[in-house]
Amino acid sequence: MHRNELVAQIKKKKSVLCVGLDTDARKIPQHLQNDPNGILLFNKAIIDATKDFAVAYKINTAFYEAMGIKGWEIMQETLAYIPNDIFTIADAKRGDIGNTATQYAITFFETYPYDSVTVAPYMGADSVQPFLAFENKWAIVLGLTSNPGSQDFQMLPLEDQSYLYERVLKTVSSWGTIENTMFVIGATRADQLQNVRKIIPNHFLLIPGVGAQGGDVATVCEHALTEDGGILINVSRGIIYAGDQEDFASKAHDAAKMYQQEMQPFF
Ligand code: NUP
Repeated sequence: MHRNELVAQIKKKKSVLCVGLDTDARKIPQHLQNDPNGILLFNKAIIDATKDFAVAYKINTAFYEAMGIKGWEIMQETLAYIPNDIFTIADAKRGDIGNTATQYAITFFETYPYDSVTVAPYMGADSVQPFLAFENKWAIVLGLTSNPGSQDFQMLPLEDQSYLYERVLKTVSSWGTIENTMFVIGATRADQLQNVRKIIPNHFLLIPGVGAQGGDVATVCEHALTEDGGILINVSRGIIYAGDQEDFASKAHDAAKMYQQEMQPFF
């Protein structure tokens, strides 16, 4: 998807909501656990219930890979069900030597036609650049993640007193453009968001960590929103498991609407 199409969706819906389809077979409502197509039916119902508020869907591949071949099929059918004008993210956190990275890019841009894939930058330029060689496809590179372990390496001070994650933002942003590179910044690291915007004022940020991990929509919007929107705020468990009964889809609808309403005043 071209950047302009994503920005148009954001402006039309007055939303930067990304719904995370982290579907766990043991967490879906009981009546669907007894159905062999339960996970796909669950995902389709969530998409139908949230698509008026969502500008992106993020499929965390771990939840599907864990099921083996069946999981990959469910993932493919889920991806195909997402409306074409909504941005799609394979949250797969890939990265490897160049020729292998190219295979990962083919997997998530062609075999499974996602708009974007999350990429770990630890192996450097030749591991990220293959993801930047596909027109209208995006690498979403881990910057400052939402988990406690982000302290271990990402917040290490370098010789010039900047943090390692800041160097990652500076360096990786020079490999691509604002039309093919985004960065993951955790909502739980809102204290760093203004700083992030000083380094990369115009890049899109994927911001997970709202809801179950404790991050807050208003704080994130205040510090990171740009003229173009410029952020995608992901909520997974806070939407897809808002209800655990037969009315789970209407509960997900209400949760997605609530998040969109928190975003609306910033437009
Ligand atoms: O820094 C990150 N934090 C994070 O939670 C980078 C991510 N990709 N994620 C993912 O976002 C995580 O793997 C999960 O798919 C989603 C957050 O889910 P939830 O806390 O909203 O349920």
